[in-house]
Amino acid sequence: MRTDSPPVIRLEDYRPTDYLIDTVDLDFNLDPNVTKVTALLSLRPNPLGRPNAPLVLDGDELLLNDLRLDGTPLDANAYTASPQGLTLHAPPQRPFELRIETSVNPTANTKLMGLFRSNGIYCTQCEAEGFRRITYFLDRPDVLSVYTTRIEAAVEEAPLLLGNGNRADAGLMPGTGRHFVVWHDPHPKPAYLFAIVGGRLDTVSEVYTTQSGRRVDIAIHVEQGKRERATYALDALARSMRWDERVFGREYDLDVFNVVAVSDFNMGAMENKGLNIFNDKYVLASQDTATDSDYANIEAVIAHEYFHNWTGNRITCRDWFQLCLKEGLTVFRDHEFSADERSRPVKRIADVRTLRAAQFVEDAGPLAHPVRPNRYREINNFYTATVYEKGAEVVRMLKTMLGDDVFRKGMDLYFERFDGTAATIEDFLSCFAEASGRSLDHFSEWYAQAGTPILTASGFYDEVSRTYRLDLRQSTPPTPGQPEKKPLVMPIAMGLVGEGGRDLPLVTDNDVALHDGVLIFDEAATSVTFHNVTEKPVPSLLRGFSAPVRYDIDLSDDELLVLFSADSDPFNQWQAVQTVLIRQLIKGTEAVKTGRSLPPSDRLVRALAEFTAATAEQDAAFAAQVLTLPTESDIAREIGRDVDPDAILSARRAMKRQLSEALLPTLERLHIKLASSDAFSPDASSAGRRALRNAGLDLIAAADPERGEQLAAERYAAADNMTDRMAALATLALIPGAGREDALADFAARFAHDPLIMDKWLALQAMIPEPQTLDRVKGLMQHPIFTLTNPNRARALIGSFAMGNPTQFNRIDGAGFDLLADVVLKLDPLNPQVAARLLTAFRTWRMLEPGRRLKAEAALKRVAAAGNLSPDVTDIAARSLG
Ligand code: 0A1
Ligand code: ZN
Repeated sequence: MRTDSPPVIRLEDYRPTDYLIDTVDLDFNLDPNVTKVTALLSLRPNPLGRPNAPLVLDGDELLLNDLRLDGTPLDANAYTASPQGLTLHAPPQRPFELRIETSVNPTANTKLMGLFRSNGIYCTQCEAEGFRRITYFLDRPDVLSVYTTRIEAAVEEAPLLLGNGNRADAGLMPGTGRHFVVWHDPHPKPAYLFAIVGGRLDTVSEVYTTQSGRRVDIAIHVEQGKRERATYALDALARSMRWDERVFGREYDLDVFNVVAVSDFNMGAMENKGLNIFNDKYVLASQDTATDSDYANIEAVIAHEYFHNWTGNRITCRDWFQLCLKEGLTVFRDHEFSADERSRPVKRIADVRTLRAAQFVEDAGPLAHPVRPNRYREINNFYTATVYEKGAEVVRMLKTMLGDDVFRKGMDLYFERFDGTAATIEDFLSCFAEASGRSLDHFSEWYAQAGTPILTASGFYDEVSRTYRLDLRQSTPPTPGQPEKKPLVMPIAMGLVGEGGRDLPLVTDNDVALHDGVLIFDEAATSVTFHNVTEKPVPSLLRGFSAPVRYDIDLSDDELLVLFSADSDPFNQWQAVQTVLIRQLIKGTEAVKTGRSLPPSDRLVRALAEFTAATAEQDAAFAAQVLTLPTESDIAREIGRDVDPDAILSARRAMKRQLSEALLPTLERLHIKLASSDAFSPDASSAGRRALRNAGLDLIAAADPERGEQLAAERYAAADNMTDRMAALATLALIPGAGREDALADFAARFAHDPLIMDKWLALQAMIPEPQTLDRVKGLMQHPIFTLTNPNRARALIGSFAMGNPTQFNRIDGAGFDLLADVVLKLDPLNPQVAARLLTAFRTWRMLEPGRRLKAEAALKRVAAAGNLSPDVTDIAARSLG
């Protein structure tokens, strides 16, 4: 560990390696404490590299046992070895073979990078720089090699041995109690996609036949006793494979596809070639254990990792600056998959909620960075909402601008031209420029410029000339290291909405870039005049959220409510009512500060009541979104400065109560109508009905806590699925008293045996917005189920408190900040990646009012000043304070 800042790596310093590694033959002798790894590397000088350069291999906490060049042990002065690297001072300038034997201790590996054990299962995690914790290597994504892996282990301990590619050989080793399996992966790949697994696992599997008729054994392996909870993931996998064939023409390319779920994992999942390894949170599901959003997440993550096979594995990244090349594109693909499998508008609303909650906040704070960063100190800290979610939005804009057919042509070209290579964003964009015949130079700024642009619009109707003029402006606030911003290319999908929701024809002058209702806005300001506009329209801009921007549209609440009730674009219907709610919540927050309370406007109440009575049932999932108020964090983000979380909470509570009171009779009716007697199904439409009924329950409890408590207790006791059980518990959790404590105790008794389910219980309690929560969280840290070393436990309790409880994390006495700082310092030596991730909860500290701001700064400074910090935590602390 280092205390000083790790060195800065810069995009402009990229150069190819001096050597290439064509094949890698690995031999693992699995043992809990001393696993021997023998690597046979065939190397040669890279024609693009420097001649006679030393060979510098990366290492991380390695122990070198033996080293040979072309079969002969190397002279001690021919090389230098340390746990952190191996250098050959004068390697041969012809092809040669290096045989390296190292030892690693998988049981002691609490960082969960490289080879580690999770509940006794051996597994690996190599992205981004974990392979160097297994053997010395050119551990960077532009070194592509063909891997053959032999794994040997005790049969008793690890009857199942998995590797990348196809199974090539297997056998028993008589008299030793050990066996081996050999895996061969014919597709050249970077080291970060390497994986092995060994253990006792339960399996569900089936044969998948690809569109060209090839048979693939697809399988999900889970901890023993959890087989029934793996069938949904298997089905999601088969659906993902079919979808990628149908929508992108991409077929799978090995004889087997294995997914392994483990319970200790730093991230969601990992796309290792032919052997995806998952956090079991994104695999295990059953009616009794998983909520509808768990099901949706499992489907999305299974799809995401599978889609990486083409976008990430067949075509990988030249360097880690290009991370969004695989991640943004693959998130876009998994969003599209879920939209096709479920409701497109509801999926879009959910994705935009996430984008705003995670990415807009990141982009507005000290950790802001471009979708393609151009420098980093610790790459693990760049698996961010910006790279993933904003990266996906940039791909979506490309599709919106170019149209479906040209977009597909560009993708086809990309797969054809760059298959088998390590590519860049420039390579990717060049395919769309070629397919469309358009320059994407200006568009490419989206990858380079950080910050969320603000789009401002105002409109003027002239009755006499029947014209409508739309004035547009854009600007982007400065971000760290980027004081000046340029205008970006924004595709604005739009309509002019007339009486009854009718879309008026869009007639513009010839020089206006408007096709299929998409206006391309690429200057700081412009005016567009629409002709033959026969009535005063309400503009509906950014339909489907066609660009990842904040926008401020000069419309009255009444005009917005017209869009809410009549826009042909469901996303903008939802957006319109959210905008009205946010406006009133911001005013309400101001009022609270002066001891007043502002009721929701009559028109808003009326519009919501009409919607709920007339249409809610027809599209329950959509209605649930409409009836879910902006969160406290949504309101804080819109306020943007001098935030007082307590005032926001009071204003939101008051608004929720007043709205619910007005809607109560309708909500009660809906509640009865939506009661389901059908057998449980996790499908989108059943989930939508549950979502609406539970949103209704939440509102009823806001209007009438006694009645809410009674209904929630009944729902909790009668629940035949985890969605209803958790929703009822969440409603109860907001009502202090014995009812909630009894329900929480009941939940703990029911599910004590299953930590993954207990995470829901930890998270829910960590998010209770009341001052006692701090002590509750401290108490839960002592609960037998809690351990800081399991990332899911740490995120459920500490992450939920810091990121999901604005009033208590941001307590005025600073005790919330102190708790997080203490946890981060304690976790850092064990698992720096997760510690650094938790520390990012401070990213909003500068938006707070001055008292809280000072406390947050002091806690951050205490972390930054601590000795022996990991590069991960050092980097986040320094940038957060910078
Ligand atoms: N490529 C994975 C994300 C991932 C990144 C780093 C990891 O190391 C702990 C693990 C997973 C994805 O996008 O799903
Ligand atoms: Zn990914």
